[in-house]
Amino acid sequence: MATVIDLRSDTVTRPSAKMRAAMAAAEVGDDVYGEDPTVNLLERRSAEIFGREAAMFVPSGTMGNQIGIRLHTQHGQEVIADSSSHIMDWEMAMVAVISGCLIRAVPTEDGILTWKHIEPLIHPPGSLLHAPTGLIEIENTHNLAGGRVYNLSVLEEIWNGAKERKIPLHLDGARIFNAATTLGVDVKSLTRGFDTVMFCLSKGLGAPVGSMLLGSEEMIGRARLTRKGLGGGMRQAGVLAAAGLIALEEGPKRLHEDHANAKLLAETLANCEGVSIDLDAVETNIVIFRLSRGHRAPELAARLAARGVLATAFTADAVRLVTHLDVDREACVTAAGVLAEEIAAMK
Ligand code: TLP
Repeated sequence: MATVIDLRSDTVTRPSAKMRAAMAAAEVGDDVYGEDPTVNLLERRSAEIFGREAAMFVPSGTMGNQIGIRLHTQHGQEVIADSSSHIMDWEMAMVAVISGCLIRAVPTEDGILTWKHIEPLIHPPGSLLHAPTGLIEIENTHNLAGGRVYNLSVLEEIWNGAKERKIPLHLDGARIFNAATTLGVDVKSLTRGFDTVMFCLSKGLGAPVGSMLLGSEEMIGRARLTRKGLGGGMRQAGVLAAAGLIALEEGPKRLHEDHANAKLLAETLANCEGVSIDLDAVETNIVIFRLSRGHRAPELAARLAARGVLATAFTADAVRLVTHLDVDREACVTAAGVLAEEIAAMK
């Protein structure tokens, strides 16, 4: 059978030979006692890269976000977030379950929340009519908006405004290295105004498992208790952290290739009849396009799968493609050809 070109997500990458060798050789200990040297190294290195006091290894981005949200909030508060954010649509309503908060979901055109959206929605503490705002959450890059990137100026306005209003900020930076690559800035400056930052090792960076939560010593100290309570104490997790360390050091260097491949796919799609796509919106490794001839995204995904190209039918009429280190330029050229043929055949 021909090789499958899997564009469903950048979560599908398999560990490289170098990662597997590092995993096999990893020094380990019981991380619940803080005794796993490889986990400790990954945490120190992550904190250093982001210029933070502390970092904590978590099994998933979802757990990292949920612990971050729990740290800042009290039951009965609101969390301001974009209406198509990952914490809203893909985290199983855990903001309500774990933190007892309501997401004040803000509709935006392109996934990018600005201070202008946020400020009028803030409920100060002590209001007798409204749940107080406990947290503002930002997602960069924004997944459902097609990997959109927040500019530094938009972020700075949010950082300054939130500081003035004394509202904490959490970043879902699952793909923050992709954003930094597009903007040509380092992740430290792109995240400095957030109280906590979550980023994923297991997306574009290529680790098989794991994400990091970053913050002050005090916050990460509390976060360790919540992680344990949620069942996220991982014991000899150094075998995973060893792959994470390679992802962290080497993964960011090649993300520009994924972005160029996403552009290639998007440009092919822009020339297909019956496809609606905003080329300027393809800023990183995610391509979302719509089929203008009816609700046929699942049909297209099935046609593509039959030809060895895997895509996600995100909604009835929208398809998502994500480029990553297991699909090279050649694979993307092949996928683009298959996409063009199958879309044409659906007339
Ligand atoms: N995103 C997955 C799916 O859950 C949609 C994907 O294939 O893109 N924040 C963002 C912005 C994410 O895109 C994801 C995963 C997460 C958090 C959660 O990470 P995991 O899957 O490690 O829990």
